[in-house]
Amino acid sequence: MRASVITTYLAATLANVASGAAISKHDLLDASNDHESAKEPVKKLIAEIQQGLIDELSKRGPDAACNLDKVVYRREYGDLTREERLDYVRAMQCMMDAPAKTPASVSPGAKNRFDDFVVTHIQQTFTAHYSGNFQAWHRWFMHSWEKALRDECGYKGYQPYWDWSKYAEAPQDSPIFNGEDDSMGGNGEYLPDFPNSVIVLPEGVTGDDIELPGASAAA
Ligand SMILES: [Cu+2]
Repeated sequence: MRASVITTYLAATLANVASGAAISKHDLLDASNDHESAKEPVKKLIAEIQQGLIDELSKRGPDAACNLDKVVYRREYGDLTREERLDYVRAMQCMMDAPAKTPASVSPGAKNRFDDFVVTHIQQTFTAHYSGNFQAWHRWFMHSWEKALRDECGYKGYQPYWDWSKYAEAPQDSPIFNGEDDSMGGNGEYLPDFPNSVIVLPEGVTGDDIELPGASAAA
C-alpha cells in the first residue's frame, strides 16, 4: 500500500535527521520494505522530545505562565476510552448543529461552527501552507478548534490525533474509520461509476460491504 511506504520513508527521514546522519538509498529501501522496524526510531524520537519538554517545564516552577501543571495531553484516537470517543463525536456534532460565525459575505457555504473551521482552512491554505507559517498556523488552528469544542460544546477531553501509521495497512478497521458509533464514519459504499471524480478509487476494501454508521439501522 502506498501509504505505508510514505510512512516508512518519513520515519526513516525523521530518524536520520534526528541523529544527524545522512540518509542513504539503502536506508530508504530498508524503510520501504520494513514498515514495523521503521516505526521504532520515530517512537524513540517522540519519547525524547516529550522528555525534553517535561525536563524544560519542570525547571520553570509553579509560578511560570507555562508550566508542567498546565500541560494537556493529546492522545491517539484509538487510545481514548469508548466514552471519551463518544464525547468527542457528540461535541463534533454539537459544533455542526451550532450556527456559523463566518459572515455570508465571507463564505455563504459556512452554515455551522464546523464549517467555520473548514472555510478558514480553505481560505488560508495558500498562505498557511507552502510557507514557514505552516506548523505555527496549524497549531493555533487546532488549539482554536479544541477550545471551541470544550468551551462551546462541553467537550471534556483534548483534541485527539490520528496515528495513521498504526493503521496504514487497513484504515477501514481503525477506531477512527471503522464505522462504529464512536468513530468518525466508515469507508462508504463503493461507487463503480463516478465520472467526475478526480481520484478513482480501486475496487476492493471500498466495496459495498462497508457502510456508513446508521446506514444498516436505517435500511
Ligand atoms: Cu492545512
